[in-house]
Amino acid sequence: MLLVHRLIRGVAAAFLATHFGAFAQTAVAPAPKANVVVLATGGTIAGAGASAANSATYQAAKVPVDKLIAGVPELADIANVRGEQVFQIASESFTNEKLVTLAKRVSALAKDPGVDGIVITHGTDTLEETSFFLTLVVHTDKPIVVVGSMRPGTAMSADGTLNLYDAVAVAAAKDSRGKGVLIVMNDDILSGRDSGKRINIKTNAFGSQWGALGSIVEGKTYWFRAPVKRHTMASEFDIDSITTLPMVSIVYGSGEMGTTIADAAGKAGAKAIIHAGTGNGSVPDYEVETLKKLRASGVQIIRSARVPDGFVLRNSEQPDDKYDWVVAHDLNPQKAKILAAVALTKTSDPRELQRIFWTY
Ligand code: DAS
Repeated sequence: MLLVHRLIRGVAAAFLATHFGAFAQTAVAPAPKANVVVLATGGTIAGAGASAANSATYQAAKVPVDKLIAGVPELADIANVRGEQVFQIASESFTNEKLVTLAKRVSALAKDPGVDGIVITHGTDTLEETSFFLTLVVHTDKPIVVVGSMRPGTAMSADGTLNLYDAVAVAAAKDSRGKGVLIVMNDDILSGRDSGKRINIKTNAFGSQWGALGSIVEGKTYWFRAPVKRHTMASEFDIDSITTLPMVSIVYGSGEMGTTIADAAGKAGAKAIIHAGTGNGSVPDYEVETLKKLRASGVQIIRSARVPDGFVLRNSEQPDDKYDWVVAHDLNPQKAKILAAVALTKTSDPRELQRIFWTY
């Protein structure tokens, strides 16, 4: 019996030494770090205030990209990061021309096999327009992450450094691929399509009525939902075939809104007017006549709503079929303006425009 026991122990020891011994000798090499490019455009994340108490009074677009990256040395632990200064502006000053320039640079970098992910540091004011534009026109499944901050780096409890760290972590994560352009703010991973700035002075400023896609915590992504609208690789629009964007104007609905703004937009050459209507995209009776005339002159009329959540129903408040108008679905006026401008680079058929608003 003792002999059998010794025999079994001997065989077991030999087996363990063979397998675990081999395992111990070949330590697993760490996975290579992702190559992430940070494209800086300005904003509060590059802002500076006079004192640490200035969390809301400061100058945006002051700190250059290399200083932003140097300000978060922990980035080197999670990715190989390099920066490019594309613009240095407050984002309320973004123009269509700047949008196209930025998107072309993003597209070129996305084609580079040496680039695994792209982060865009951006002012928060129009961050939502840029992120939607990029998700419509950049053909890549590589992570593209737009990030900003609500406080300058000089302020107490500044949010920019962690937001930048989180954005690079999301851009470096393989499971961020194929989800469209993302917004990372305040530990949330948001869809670039339907997320935006909902509060104008707090660090939890960004959100979507449809919720976040996930969270980023200590450099790790946690996903809970995925986009269902077409984007990036599945988009019929491509920045490589866009050089300029047509003029689209937003007319803000209110009581006693008058018709001068819509008329002026038409005279100024707007190819589409986004009517940011009250309620479910309502239009005052006196405005209907003005918009019908503008439609007859070739201007597209797109009904959005000034109400932040919900979505505009076709043929509800207005007979859109009869007037040959389009509804913006769940897109707020500023997002509808971006989609209208992109769509008009391809078609001016209202039925096609409506399909596009249902699809993206
Ligand atoms: N003016 C704002 C902008 O650049 C500052 C900011 O919030 O980023 O969008």
